[in-house]
Amino acid sequence: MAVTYELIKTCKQTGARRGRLHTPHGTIETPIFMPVGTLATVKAMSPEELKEMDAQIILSNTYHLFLRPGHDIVKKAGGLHQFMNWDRPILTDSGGFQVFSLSKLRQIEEEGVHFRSHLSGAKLFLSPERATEIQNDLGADIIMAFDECAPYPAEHDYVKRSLERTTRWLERCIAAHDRSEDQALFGIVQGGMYRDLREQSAKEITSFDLPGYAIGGLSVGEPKSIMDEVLDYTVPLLPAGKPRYLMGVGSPDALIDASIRGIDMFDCVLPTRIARNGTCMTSEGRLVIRNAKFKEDFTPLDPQCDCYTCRNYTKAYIRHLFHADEILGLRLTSYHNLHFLIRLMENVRDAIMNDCLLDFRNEFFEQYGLSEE
Ligand code: PRF
Ligand code: ZN
Repeated sequence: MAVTYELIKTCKQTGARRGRLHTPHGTIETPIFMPVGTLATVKAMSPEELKEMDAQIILSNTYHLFLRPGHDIVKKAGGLHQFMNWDRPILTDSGGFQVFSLSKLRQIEEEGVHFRSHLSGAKLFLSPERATEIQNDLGADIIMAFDECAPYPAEHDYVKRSLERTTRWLERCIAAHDRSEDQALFGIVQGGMYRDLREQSAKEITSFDLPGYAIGGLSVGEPKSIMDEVLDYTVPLLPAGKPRYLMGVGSPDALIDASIRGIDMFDCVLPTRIARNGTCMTSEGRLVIRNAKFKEDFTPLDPQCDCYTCRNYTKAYIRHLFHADEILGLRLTSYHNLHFLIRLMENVRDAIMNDCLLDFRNEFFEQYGLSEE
């Protein structure tokens, strides 16, 4: 099998899992945060910088690479790893979610999704077979099933039909998957915010023996308390011997709370997206670097951070770069935010080993300025 999961330890205080994911491009320590490189680049970061901050795996997107430059080009380059000069593990999302969030005039049918490119307006089509073939060409270590992520809120009836189609689509992805020797296909559990539907989807999706399972359809606008609740009853339905991936989640509090509930993998554009508009994650909460109060602040973004940015630059300087529209500014904040989440997950892993993740959570929340629910 292309990817195997090794459970190393369960935190006695929380039940969180410390594990290892073995892939063709190396081993990943879990729980892990995966930086997002939508267009075969983690925006503003070089692969060398990503390695320096210890990023172990990155995520890229079928939808975007299909539109530009085209998966045929990436295949000709020798696959995504070669094309972008990244020799560590890569996961590609299937395009299911991106079609729904980005494209115009989409039409969902049993066969697949017709949509118009958000770039050119061209009429395009993605299906379980197409999404799988494209991901076979891209050559990531982990590829995702083509699913439908229902919006929030949505009616029970709609979500039920949508999750049942996602199961039928998974069966077609498995049949189309042509590289199971070196690519692991993960299934995606849907079901919205309905307990009976999450149970139905988890049962259907895990009836296929796959190397890993994801939970989709969360972090789509629902309150965090609902996400916690859905995870509380959905995660225990997934097999303990396989990795569990919560898609599109990346706020520090959600990373900690979902790790506590037994999630092993996360991805999100949040750290890089907010970095580019000058918002930084720090041990004391979010910081908006353009703020006038930093004009003469010659201390680092986060006194507790030892990243390249914090070791070498001050808030006053980075604020100046943002006001002057200098590219280095958003590179420095992107580096810092990614380093912050990668380090956060390192601390989560250490806390699991020491059976004290709940203590760690409470200390972190207090410092970060998050109220207890
Ligand atoms: N499905 C897929 N990708 C995703 C999601 C999903 O439900 C989400 C939901 N937060 C993010 N990315 N395929
Ligand atoms: Zn830093």
